Amino acid sequence: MKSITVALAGNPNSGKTSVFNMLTGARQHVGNYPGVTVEKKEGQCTHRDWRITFVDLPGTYSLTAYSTEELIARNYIQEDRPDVVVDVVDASNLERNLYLATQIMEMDAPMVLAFNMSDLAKRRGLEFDLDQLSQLLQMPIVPTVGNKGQGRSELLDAIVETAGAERKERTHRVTYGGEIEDELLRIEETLGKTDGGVVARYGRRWLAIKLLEQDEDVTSKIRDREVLEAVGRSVEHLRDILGDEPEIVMADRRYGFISGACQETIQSSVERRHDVS
Ligand code: GDP
Ligand code: K
Ligand code: MG
Repeated sequence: MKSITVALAGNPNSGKTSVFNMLTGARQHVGNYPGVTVEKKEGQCTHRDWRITFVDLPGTYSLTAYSTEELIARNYIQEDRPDVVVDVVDASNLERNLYLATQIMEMDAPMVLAFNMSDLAKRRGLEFDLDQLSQLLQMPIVPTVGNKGQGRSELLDAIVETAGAERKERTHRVTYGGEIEDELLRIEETLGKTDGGVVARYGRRWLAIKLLEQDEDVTSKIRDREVLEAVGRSVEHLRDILGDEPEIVMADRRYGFISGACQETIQSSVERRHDVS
């Protein structure tokens, strides 16, 4: 038996608890995350020769440092390094739900997308090219109907396959445009010189992104003055040329990436009727 830990992430009401229950059945344990009263639910199952422990992360729309739930979810992914993160999305509301996915992608976590509420999406006349979406997001996508137990074994197959696969570097990711990418590189270079432990734990690019977003939690982890000064200069420079906070522009670019992916891979039967007429 090989043992792995899998975290379930997702927007509130995406059906995360239903998928968790579908995967773990009655084998659940409820506790709290250390130091806070946010509930931590764990459950187990076995699949083929794998023993899988599932951790139900708090439901969040994003992974900023602005709320306890978001901090818990992202710290768990970054610090406990689960073998796989399953992002449960509401397929009938895909564009909004993928915002969280782009942020988990940025943490370089091995991911599987549980394409939940796929029944609802179908009823609404949405059709997806899941092969192409899977290529664009570089992760397996498994349609599920959490409250009916549909897609369970396919999801478990994708999880153990992902856990067993060799890690490859991500080639598709959100790019923030020349001006921001230049500053990210600059910050990454200053990070290269110091703060060794922090860089090893969180990853250079993710740290640079969060520093440019002026994320308080990440900023507080950086002790090196030189890095913080470089970040300050970059933020000011970007404010000047973009006319807005880098954080806002970066969120826009993530939505741009998602919107592009959705345009290429979603068709509604309503639209198609227009196309032929
Ligand atoms: P959570 O907030 O993400 O944990 O979502 P829940 O698991 O509590 O589900 C929210 C609601 O959606 C509940 O009423 C579920 O029964 C329902 N639900 C969950 N998964 C599906 C699904 O795949 N299809 C449909 N139609 N409803 C679902
Ligand atoms: K709920
Ligand atoms: Mg829930």
